[in-house]
Amino acid sequence: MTLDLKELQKHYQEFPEKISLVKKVLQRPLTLTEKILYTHLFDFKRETIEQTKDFRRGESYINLAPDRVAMQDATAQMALLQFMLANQIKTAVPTTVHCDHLIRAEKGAKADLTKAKEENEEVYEFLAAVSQKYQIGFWKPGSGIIHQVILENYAFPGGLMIGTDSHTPNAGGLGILAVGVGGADAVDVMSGMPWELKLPKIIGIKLTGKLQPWVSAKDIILKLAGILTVKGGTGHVLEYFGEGSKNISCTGKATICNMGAEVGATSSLFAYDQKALKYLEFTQRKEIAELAQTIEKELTSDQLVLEKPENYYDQLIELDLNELEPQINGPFSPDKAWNLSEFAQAVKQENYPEKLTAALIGSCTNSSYEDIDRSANIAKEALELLGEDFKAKASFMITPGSEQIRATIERDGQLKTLETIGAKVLANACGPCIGQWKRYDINIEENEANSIVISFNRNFAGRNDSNPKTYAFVASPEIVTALALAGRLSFNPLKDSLVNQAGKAIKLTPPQGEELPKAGFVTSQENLISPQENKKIEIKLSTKSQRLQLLKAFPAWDGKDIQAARVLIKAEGKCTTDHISMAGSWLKYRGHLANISENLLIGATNYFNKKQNQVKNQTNNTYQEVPAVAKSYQKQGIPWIIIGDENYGEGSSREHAAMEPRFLGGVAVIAKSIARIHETNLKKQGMLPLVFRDPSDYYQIGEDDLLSILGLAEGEFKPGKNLVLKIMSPDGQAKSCQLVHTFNQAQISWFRAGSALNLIARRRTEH
Ligand code: MIC
Ligand code: SF4
Repeated sequence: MTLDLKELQKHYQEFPEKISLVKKVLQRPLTLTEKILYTHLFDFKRETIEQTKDFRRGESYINLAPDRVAMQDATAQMALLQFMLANQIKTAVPTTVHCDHLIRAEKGAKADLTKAKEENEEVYEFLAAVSQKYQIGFWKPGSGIIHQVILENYAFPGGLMIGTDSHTPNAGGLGILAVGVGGADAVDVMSGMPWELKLPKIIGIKLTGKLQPWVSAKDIILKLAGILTVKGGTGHVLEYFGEGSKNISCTGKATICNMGAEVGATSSLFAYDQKALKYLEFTQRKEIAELAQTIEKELTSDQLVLEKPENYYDQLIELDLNELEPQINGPFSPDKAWNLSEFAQAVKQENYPEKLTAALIGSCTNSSYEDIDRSANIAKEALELLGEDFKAKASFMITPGSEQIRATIERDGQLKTLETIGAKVLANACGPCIGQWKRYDINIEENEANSIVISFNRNFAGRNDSNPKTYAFVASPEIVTALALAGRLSFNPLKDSLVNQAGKAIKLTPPQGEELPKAGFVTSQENLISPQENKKIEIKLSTKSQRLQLLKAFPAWDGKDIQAARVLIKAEGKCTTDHISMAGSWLKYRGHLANISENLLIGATNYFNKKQNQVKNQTNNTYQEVPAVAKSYQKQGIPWIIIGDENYGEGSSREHAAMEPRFLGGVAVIAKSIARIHETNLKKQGMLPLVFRDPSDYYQIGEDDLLSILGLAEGEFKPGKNLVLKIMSPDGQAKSCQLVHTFNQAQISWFRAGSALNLIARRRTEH
């Protein structure tokens, strides 16, 4: 077992004692989310709890002490480069690094992994060395995707953890409150400082009924994404309860929690139950199961909350699973939900390319034993009834979430079945989910329109193969498998037949699958370098390296209002972190701020000319690429601002999307609304994330305008006090509008210091 049992014993012993104090002070029953948050107050004592009485959900900030930190390779590089500046001897809480994002999918698991090790040698060596220096657990490439490895090894009911990846809440399937953050937040926790979180609102999601044939856990969150939309969960924890959740496997719950990120939720959470117990036992954590069992009733919301949820949740959604149909969401946004029964019609009406070029299952979202078993059983039936030479009509790929899963499905035969039907097994890594997919079957350069279906979580334009004309749809692994066999987007396995070359037609029966392997998981720890004392390691980076670059502190604020700034870009429509700082081939520069800054906003659409990566350089009146214009302003000492649309910066936790504009001289982002993780990332790096009080002011901003942000200087910048935007148009006309910010006092000090890290570093030298 990779967890420290003594620590856990203490945790489970203190948990009920702490809860009883909290209830005594607050005089009310608690939701599970509150129980976990309160028991993890950084300064747990009566007075601190008393203070929270005046706190407002969605507004006040609380200081917490998470139990663990997890980082994946693409974000860990920047997080650890920052951590190195914090002058620590070791991490203050147990921490792990996982090598998963940098492995490209091309030929298949073995060849791709070998190539990744060669290509990324320098980065892997750096991550391994820093991990050993600071006593961080290091999971080597090939071990699996961060969230699956966390679920299998580290998650525990009633805990609190953070991870530098937006899908960290995946672990909520096992009853731990897990939150996705930027690297700078991880640095705080690893340095032993409090982790600050805006006290979340809580949406109660009551599940009733039972999942019907062909319907799976994935469909619950796909349906909810349609209801809540990509920003409906912002600032909220989604807390699931009700009879309906009892029949959902632990890994099914993890899938639901994983995709809460797609509605912007801070986290998602299920109570500890018998499914969690079983999962803990199957993953060699019987001792934890026993401990959790002793405080079972504390690992769920209080009875009064469950009886009258409308009194305790900020919002309540009821979902009757008996009525739920399989869903298929897309294209280009994970909240565009269709009932499968209506989808064939939609394909025609919306003119989606009917032929399916590829179908992909797995990823951190959907690669449990149950998922793969169900998918394999569909394939098995097709092979039995349509002949051993029957093949999937679309190219079919599987990314196992971990080596544990891969080895187990190899032993139990599911892999063989899937391969027989034509599937290719990719490395245990993110691969095609994050644009690390080299495909040759379509013409990417010419943006060939085509459809794919994935059981992953995100489907923003260009995400999988960098082709903005790839229509990606998200569905459950079993629906993806059925569609792969049929090779067309409009196939509905509930009513259509599969036909083989000889013309034989069959209807697939609803898939069944084992939740957990009867013979147990095939386990191995050979991919893990456990943390151990080793202070002698010296980290050296070559100044010539194209992959890694030491960071320099950003300059402190000059104490003045921002005057006469330029509009770098007014982004129109969806502007996710994928648009701000692309992944795919750019992932290789995640440890080199200067190099990765060359991708700043190249995927965003310019409101004024509707083009990507073409913005006006006001100093020479020509249209140039976004990073070039940013650099040109920076050279001339001209501050610049990004104007954003709704939910600017949704998606990933990558803080590069905040560091790049800061690095190239940007000062603020002003948008109709900003996604949670990105907003914090911007603050941490010394930028100003601001929101138009009246969203229609977005339309007031002209391409040639000069912008000033007033209300910062002379001690005017205060929590809760709006700033003013002065807009000067070239004809000399001036307008102004109100800007709302969410900075608290501590965050204002980050801004003053130039970044949160500057403040940590300064405090450390002062002491
Ligand atoms: C993603 O799914 O978008 C990623 C890639 O895992 C990101 C992290 C990153 O950009 O490195 C995330 O979800 O936070
Ligand atoms: Fe990796 Fe995709 Fe999961 Fe992100 S969503 S962690 S890229 S598998």
